[in-house]
Amino acid sequence: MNTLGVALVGHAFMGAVHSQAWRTVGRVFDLPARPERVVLCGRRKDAAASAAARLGWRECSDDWKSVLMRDDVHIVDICTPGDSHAEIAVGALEAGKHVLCEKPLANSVAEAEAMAEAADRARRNGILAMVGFNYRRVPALALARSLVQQGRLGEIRQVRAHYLQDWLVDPQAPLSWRLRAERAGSGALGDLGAHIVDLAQHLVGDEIVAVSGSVETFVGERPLPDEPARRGRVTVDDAALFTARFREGALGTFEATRYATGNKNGLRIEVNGSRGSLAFDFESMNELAFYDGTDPADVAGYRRILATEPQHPYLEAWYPPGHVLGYEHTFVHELRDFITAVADRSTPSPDFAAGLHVQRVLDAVQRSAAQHSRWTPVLQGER
Ligand code: SOE
Repeated sequence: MNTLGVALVGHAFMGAVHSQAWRTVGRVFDLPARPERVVLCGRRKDAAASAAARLGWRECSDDWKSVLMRDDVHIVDICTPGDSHAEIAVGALEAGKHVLCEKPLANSVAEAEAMAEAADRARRNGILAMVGFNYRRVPALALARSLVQQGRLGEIRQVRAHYLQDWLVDPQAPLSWRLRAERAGSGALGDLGAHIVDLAQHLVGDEIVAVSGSVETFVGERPLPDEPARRGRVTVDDAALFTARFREGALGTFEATRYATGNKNGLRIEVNGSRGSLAFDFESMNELAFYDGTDPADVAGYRRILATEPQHPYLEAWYPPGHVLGYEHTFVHELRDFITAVADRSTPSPDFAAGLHVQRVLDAVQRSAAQHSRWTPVLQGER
């Protein structure tokens, strides 16, 4: 079996989650190639060294550029803040490495375009790139997509998607990199909104073409992380709301916020079609609610499907029914699909073109918000 050497760049929250998934994926799924955790990269050698030891990587490095020159590295997994995604991804693709990049793809449309172009060029040489929208790989949501594809919902008319967190409710929470536009691009919009835009488009199999949005920053200054006595300016949105039109005529409402007191990771989505509806809440991520409008009226109602049967997506490899999965399993599924695509030389999904479209939607929301919520096309000329 071929070996795929992996270099991971970044070792904070996402780096730890990805490390766990790289460790697990080959133990659970039958893979066409064997991933090897070759090297973990970070900005500081000492921090990278202790992370590599803790997270199970053979080596560490403080120089991702030199890692791209190595023959034993075939995949570069990018788990850094958004301001370095473009440089690392384009460099890796040009060096002939397959790339998995955390979401959102970039901090701007221009960067995302450069990344999508680099991925296009690399694709011609059999080098592949994928964006890490992990929620696509929640089994209940993969099932939801397949129900839509089978026509069980009929014609899709409305999508309602919320991503609700509350970790900024305290005005004394520090000014982390996620609150600085030069590092994160945007706030709740890019961090959380990107997920629900990708998920909504993926579930209904259609693209958003126009939006009308508002963004707000509720707490304008926060304590600096290393010097809590001083405060710095928050330069991203705390919350973003928008309505959207899909190409085929469906309407969507979206909400992304870090101020929804009491909601920890409330990614909720409901899809309504002419024959039925679906509803999902990540805080009960093993369940999908399905309303089949063709049921007789006296027994019709939302039914709760526990998506843990071996027939459900990804479940064939896991535990007996009812032994529920969690957040980190979605990343294991993501890696299974990515490794399979790399081994088959087939385009992984979502590719960088899909990531670019999400970036354009986010950008259109910001442009709309800057013009008093005016309806704004995602691409010039569309409405
Ligand atoms: C932080 O808000 C965060 O970790 C996001 O960056 C992730 O993408 C999301 O899945 C959970 O919340």
